[in-house]
Amino acid sequence: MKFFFAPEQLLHQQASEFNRGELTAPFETGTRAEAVLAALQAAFPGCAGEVGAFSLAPILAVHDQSYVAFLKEAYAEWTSEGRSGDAFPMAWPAQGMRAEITPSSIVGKISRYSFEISTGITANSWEAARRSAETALTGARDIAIGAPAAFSLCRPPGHHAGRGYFGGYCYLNNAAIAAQFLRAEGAARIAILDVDYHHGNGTQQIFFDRADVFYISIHADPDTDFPYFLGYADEIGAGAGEAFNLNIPLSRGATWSAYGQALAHSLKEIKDYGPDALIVSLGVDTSAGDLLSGFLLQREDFRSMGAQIGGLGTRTLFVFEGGYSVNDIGANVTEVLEGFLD
Ligand code: SP5
Ligand code: ZN
Repeated sequence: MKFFFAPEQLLHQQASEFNRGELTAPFETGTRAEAVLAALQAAFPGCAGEVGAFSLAPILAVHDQSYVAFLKEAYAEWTSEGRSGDAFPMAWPAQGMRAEITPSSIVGKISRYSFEISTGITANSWEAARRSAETALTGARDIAIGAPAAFSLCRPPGHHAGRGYFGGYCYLNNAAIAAQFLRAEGAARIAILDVDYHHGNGTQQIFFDRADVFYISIHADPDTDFPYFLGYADEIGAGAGEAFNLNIPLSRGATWSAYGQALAHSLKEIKDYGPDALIVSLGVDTSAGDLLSGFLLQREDFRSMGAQIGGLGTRTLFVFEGGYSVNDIGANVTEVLEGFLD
């Protein structure tokens, strides 16, 4: 199995993050990607692949044109309005306010195109996010031309990014962009299995009314965890997409006994759906000891996770999402991939 990584993804680096009422060091760092890269280089020598260049078309097949234009220009507008440091949102339209308006002020605009307070825009966020999407696309292309599996070491992550908004450390929805690309390359049905600790609100939004991409997520109950306002079990899809969205929220403190059952159920649903390709939004922030999260998966559970997914026998693209304990994430990703390949 090849793995793909573009070094330009390291260029994005926030100075700080607002979390729990305080400014802290950011959790989502380039050292995360470097840790996973080092582990993959050791475990899969000679399997590194180059990330290609793509036009914006596969990104614009998922994201609004106005949002992509905003992302490209946001930091330049921030500085041209006399600001320095990282650009952050300020205010969101609550009930009864004018959600359809896009203010011309950069602060208004950055708020309009975001959903939460911890994620900002730096001088290089666009470049890093675009290369992250291209990392996913390169893996998808590898699958499309016949590889049974690939791993895209994407960073910044993607699953919280919606059609027209960023947040949750995500700017472009890498898994969704890869899924749409595979559809365009001829796959009739795609399943996206999201095993990140957090619900992938962006991926759900993008495919909610579609039957050709089945989104399945196992995550912390949004009643207690980010992103709070999406990811409940009664969100099953709409219109043609009804029954093609499956949320399995688990309580904080979940161990493999609950998680493995949820995964087995998810995989049975995917098997019945019969996808031409599977995309795994692989967050390893489900690990016991993760800095942000509250599940208790152990090292060997990640191998079981990979083995169960491999049992499907479907061609599979793994796309990296969250995972914040830099000392564990390389080993946990490696376990998933080794379990998958066994
Ligand atoms: C891709 C991804 O995993 N994004 C996660 C975004 C989570 N952002 C806010 C999380 C707030 C958690 N606060 C708990 C702090 C624990 N010390
Ligand atoms: Zn996460």
